[in-house]
Amino acid sequence: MSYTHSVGERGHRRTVVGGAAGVVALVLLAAGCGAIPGSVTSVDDVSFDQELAIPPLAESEVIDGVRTFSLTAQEGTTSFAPAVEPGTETETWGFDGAYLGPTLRAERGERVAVDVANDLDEATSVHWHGMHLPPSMDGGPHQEVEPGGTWHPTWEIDQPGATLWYHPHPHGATEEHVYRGLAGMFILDDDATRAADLPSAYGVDDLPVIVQDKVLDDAGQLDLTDDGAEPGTLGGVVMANGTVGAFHEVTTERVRLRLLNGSTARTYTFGFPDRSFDLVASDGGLLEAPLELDHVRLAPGERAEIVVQLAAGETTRLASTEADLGSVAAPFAMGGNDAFDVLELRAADDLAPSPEPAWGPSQHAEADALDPDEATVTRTFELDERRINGELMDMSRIDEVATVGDTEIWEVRSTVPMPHSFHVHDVQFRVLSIDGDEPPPELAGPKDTVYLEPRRTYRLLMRFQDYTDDAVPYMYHCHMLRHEDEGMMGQFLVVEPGSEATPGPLRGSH
Ligand SMILES: [Cu+2]
Repeated sequence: MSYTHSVGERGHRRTVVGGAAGVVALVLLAAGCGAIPGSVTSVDDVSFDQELAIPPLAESEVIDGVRTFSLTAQEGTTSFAPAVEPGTETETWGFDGAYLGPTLRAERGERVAVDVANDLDEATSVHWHGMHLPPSMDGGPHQEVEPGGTWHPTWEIDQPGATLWYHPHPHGATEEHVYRGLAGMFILDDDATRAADLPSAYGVDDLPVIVQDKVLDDAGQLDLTDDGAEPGTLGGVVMANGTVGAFHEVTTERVRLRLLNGSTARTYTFGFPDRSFDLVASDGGLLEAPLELDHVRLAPGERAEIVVQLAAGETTRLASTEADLGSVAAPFAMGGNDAFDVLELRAADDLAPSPEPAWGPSQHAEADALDPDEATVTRTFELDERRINGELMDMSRIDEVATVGDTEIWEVRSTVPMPHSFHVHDVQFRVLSIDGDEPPPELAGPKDTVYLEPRRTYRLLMRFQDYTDDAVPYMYHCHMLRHEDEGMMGQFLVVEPGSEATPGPLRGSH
């Protein structure tokens, strides 16, 4: 069997380039597109002969009942061959390693702590994306860690089992820090996910798949030039867990892929050329039941757990096909025409049996349920090019104040024909409707980030269950990280009833 080429397998338009020369060609293409800066009409085609890297499970120690992890942000070098000549080392950043970070894993009801250290030359932070936790533990721009500094957040895991992730969130520099490689998964387990009939052997049939795209310059170094492209840098080098042209040897009838769009700008439409799959979980945990799909769209920051079935001896590839970005002005300039393979799955000649995906309700289901009839507050958020409700991010300004215990509806709308996504810290929300219609079933599960098709109104239902603080805000923002860095973010407090906190200048400082 040959894995040297995948060009034209499914009739997708591809730019056939490979190796460093191809990277150069794409960079030139990206730089030379005149009216449409940053246009990338396809991504590099590579052979799929690199074994998929599996981020190690982070070690932890239970100290006085607290499961304690440690993470150190550091510099290193990484080989992205075959996107570069073998032997070329790319300067990257990672947690406890050169690129990305270990997978943290904890159980609902556990108390966790993370000893974060910053060995970089500049301040960074570690945000626990999707986590329900106090705002002072959230790792946003108010909890930056200075070079040589440490930070020790601790909180109780109190939410459904889910595929969350962690990444830096320093003010104005999030795009660069994530792009250089600072990101990792944080898997939560609970009674429902533990008892579920789902592939669950980490790294065997339960795979973290962090998908990212990069531009590598002619020296093989990460290029993050701001050439004015929207929604940010789209790279011609696509990687899974830092592996370009990755394959995984499948030994079971089904595999579970925990897909994370860890890109800074690119929206993917994941699927397989020759089969459907079951979507089993969205950002914040399990759906009500498996949902058979051909494709799932993921904007930066979104996750999807999917289960795919293989027959003995066969090979298929997780691919991203032309992403439906909604009514954006120039989809081709925003990656909407790009189609490429991401991960090859090679099934062994003998496969161990896997059950059909199924699960029962969580013992927490009733307490976790959100009821739109309980919503007492509606807020509206209008996004234009970089502003939310006409404002750019100001760390000393509180934009919204929510009262603990309240269920709220946030009506979010992008008013411009460019891609945005919307992420809310602290909560998992439900998409109630899009322009008044029921959302598609893949958006029916718990979400913390949602792609905003232009000029459509997304009604999001959420509840601020606990963790009040009059001085330390949570964030809401576009998760296209250049947009976020350029100010597309706001701050909200969750306060006790009767608190005197109001929108406006932030009192106190942290
Ligand atoms: Cu945006």
